[in-house]
Amino acid sequence: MLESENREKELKAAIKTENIPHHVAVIMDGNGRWAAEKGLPRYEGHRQGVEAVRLTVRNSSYLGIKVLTLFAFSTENWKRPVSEVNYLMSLPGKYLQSELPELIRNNVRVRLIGDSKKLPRRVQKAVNEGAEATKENTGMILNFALNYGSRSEIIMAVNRLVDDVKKGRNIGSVDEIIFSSYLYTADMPDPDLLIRTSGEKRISNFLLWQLAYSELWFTDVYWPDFSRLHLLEAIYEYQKRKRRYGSV
Ligand code: V0D
Repeated sequence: MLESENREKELKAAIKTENIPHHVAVIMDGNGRWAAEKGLPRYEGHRQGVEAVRLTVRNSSYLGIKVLTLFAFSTENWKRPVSEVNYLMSLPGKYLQSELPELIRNNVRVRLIGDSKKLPRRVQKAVNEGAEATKENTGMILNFALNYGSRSEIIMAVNRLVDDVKKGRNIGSVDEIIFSSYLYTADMPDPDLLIRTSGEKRISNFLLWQLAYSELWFTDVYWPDFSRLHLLEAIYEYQKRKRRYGSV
């Protein structure tokens, strides 16, 4: 038996089903490096990255994670070569085309966080259709962060709040609960666990407000190689840390 298969069995036995993180957020990093190491073009890394998304969505929903938030495209990613941006923009439509039946079967609800107005119209249309087709689903919420940046989210929230105050809708003082309700993640719990692949140990303008109390888990594995084994490792580590805090 492979060592990794053995480890997977160990992890499955060790993980407590009653303490699965409710909300897992993922910075899916390392597609380009994965491709470069194999002498392949970058888009091959992204294509393989979509396969890892498919698996991670399936595994997360199966494990009982309630909210999965995937950082698919940051506001900084527009600086990449036009050909790469164009390829990336073809992925939401392709993904939804092939995965929507399974998402519906698994009761998954697709949502978008980020400034979608600046995405190409066909991408907006594809994602809105995916959200619409799954809006009555009551299982896992699958958030795709597209054209997302956390500081700009916070500024958007402030501006919407100011607007409401001007219109006389919010006259009392603002607290954390009220402020959160202006963010993209308004009706969702904060992430319990952040996973970042590919060795970088930064937050990179992702969910700055929402990650205030989250456990952070980093792996050197490139996103295209991220599998059930790594998801289980992250959850196992999360539960170990929670138990330690609980015992003091
Ligand atoms: C490439 C690794 C799924 C990160 C994962 C537009 C970079 C694969 C989606 C997707 C991307 C987005 C919205 C949606 C359905 C699927 C996706 C982008 C990049 C950027 F509703 N994978 N994926 N979107 N990559």
